[in-house]
Amino acid sequence: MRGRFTVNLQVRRAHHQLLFCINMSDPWQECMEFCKELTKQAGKMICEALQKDIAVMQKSSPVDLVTETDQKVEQLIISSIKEKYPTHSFIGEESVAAGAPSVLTDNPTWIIDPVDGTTNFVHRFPFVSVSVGFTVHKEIEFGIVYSCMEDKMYTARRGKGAFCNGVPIKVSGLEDISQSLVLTEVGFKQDAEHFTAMMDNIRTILTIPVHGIRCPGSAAVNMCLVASGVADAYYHMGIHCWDMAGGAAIVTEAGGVIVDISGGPFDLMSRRLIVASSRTIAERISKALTQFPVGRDDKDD
Ligand code: LIP
Repeated sequence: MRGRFTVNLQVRRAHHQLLFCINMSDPWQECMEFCKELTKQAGKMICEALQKDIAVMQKSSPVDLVTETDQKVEQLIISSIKEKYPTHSFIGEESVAAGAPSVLTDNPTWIIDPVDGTTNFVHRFPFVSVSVGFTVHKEIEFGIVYSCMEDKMYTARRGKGAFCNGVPIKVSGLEDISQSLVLTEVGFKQDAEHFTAMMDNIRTILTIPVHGIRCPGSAAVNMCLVASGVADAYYHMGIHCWDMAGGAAIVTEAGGVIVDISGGPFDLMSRRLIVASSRTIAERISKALTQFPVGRDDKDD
């Protein structure tokens, strides 16, 4: 009996030492595991809310929607993380809408979109996700996108690959844009200047030509669709850091290319994004697009 107790104790000590070693070599892995649980819980909340009446409110324009679920899910995520990691920082879509600052610092920072694809959620259109990206020294360490109506959990830890429900995913690797399926989003700006530029860009891409253009309605899911190889590119002017922080890790770890609309380095706070299956396609799209001003997430315009 005493012998068995000693063995159990040794096994438990060895297990603790192993966890300690993992945490020492990768201090953010524990945060990622915590985040997976939390996004799953948040996704459950969203799916339950879909079974009830949804009260819709407006934000910046009549087509920029928000619901009580967006706010409740963000509260759940932020309060749970605060309790476990009290020194960490946050940028959350709904907190920023309520006046919180949107500035990326060197501190470990959780960038959260509680319901990415709110319009889809309101219409029960099946691409609705919880998106969380985690940065340290402004570098993305991991990303989680949980497409809850599809029950697909996309995950990526820097340097360790990208996964959907635990199965590795890869971009298509396509180089020939004429064979590509391209994703974009039309956004919420309804003024004539933005509208014309956005429509002109869609026409320009279609006439390259490409196989087609799609607007699925959740930026984070779009990035995961490119990461999974079922779409070959995604561009978006006017996207926010909370829409792209989780997906950026996933697309990069799946072997994708992620750049600014100009073709230059990706900047999380720039509100401009191209992701693609190859550099050739990213550059081709960048050259084709007419840029229009969208401001930055870390500056008031
Ligand atoms: C939305 C995106 C959508 C895009 C909108 C908006 P929200 O996020 O996911 O693809 O068209 O501009 O950014 O507001 O539903 O979290």
